[in-house]
Amino acid sequence: MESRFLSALHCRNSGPPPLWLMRQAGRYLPEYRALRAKYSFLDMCHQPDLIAEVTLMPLRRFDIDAAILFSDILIILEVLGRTVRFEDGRGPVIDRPLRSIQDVRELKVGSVVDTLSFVTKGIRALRPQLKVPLIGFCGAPFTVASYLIEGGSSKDLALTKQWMFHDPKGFHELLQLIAQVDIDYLRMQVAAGVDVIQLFDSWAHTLAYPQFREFSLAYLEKIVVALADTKVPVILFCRGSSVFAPDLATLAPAAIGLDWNCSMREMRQRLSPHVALQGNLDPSLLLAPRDVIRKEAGALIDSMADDPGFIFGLGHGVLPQTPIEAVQTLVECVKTRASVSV
Ligand code: 1CP
Repeated sequence: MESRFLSALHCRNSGPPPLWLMRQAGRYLPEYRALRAKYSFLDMCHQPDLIAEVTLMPLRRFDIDAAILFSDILIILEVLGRTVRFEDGRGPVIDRPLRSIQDVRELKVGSVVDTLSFVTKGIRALRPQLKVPLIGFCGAPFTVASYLIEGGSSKDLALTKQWMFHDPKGFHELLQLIAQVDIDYLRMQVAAGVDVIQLFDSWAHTLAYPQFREFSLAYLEKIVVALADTKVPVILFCRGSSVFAPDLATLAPAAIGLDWNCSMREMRQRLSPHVALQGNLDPSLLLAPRDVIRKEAGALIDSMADDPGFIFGLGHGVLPQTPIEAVQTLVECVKTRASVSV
């Protein structure tokens, strides 16, 4: 597949930067909301034809360079025998959260391939319909553990960190278990046909630096190492990557997804030219007037002009209240501004 996105992941893109957005298939799209009026979020994640349909929605509207599989990082909890509900206004709710190492040892861990066969079917349904690479993903062990322990979203991860400090050995046991399920899950996605993998450690920014190395980075490394033989490019994304990027780069991933607290240009000067950099606009920029969006996006493109390993994107997901026109403006800006400089 001729692809700008894959070229940039290998740090050899000579044209305009490729572009895709986290949560590009989400609630800001009216066609997504229309489908959601008929099906629950979980139903949509479980039905292969709906996985394919929602994944394709943003590609029909915008000239973007990658698709990301429609699913969620918490779907994997089904392999651990836990169910998750998504409640409007409250986010995910996990039944019987884990409160001790005893709870971890009592988990009935199932087969990834059998439990999540609907994901394989969704990927297979998508493949023939795609003209751009497909990104598969999973949640990194620390982030998935935090949901299992908190029972849902939490601002401070107090229960998670309490456990981490009181019983680090048990906490490592839980992280190791999730890492193994992640590895099985990602290998299954690769076998089904995804072209690229992104790991989401969305809560890594809550960790102090030594804790990040011990409880997040060490497990990202296990996953990167376990996928090496597949040759599929791996993107490491975490909130906090402005601080953690040099450590993430030591794992030699194909790319690092940067949040918006750093200068992309400066990060490029600090990191190996063999690691692609993805990001890093503030997602709330898409709530700004058009001229502000153009100005900021243009400044980012110019600052990374001619970088063979730059992937244009946001530092986190598209916000649900984002106007469609703002995304359109952003995509046009990347395509037209970049083509002027070629
Ligand atoms: O319709 C709805 O109400 C559901 C909204 C929604 C959507 C569209 C959720 C619930 N998840 C998703 C899709 C999703 N989630 C994708 C699909 C592909 C795409 O990006 O278009 C991906 C990659 C995710 C990953 C995900 N889920 C993350 C990691 C990325 C991030 O945003 O940091 C996390 C933390 C989740 C958990 C999650 N899923 C949904 C919610 C409301 C949450 C909670 C977020 C929180 O705790 O604040």
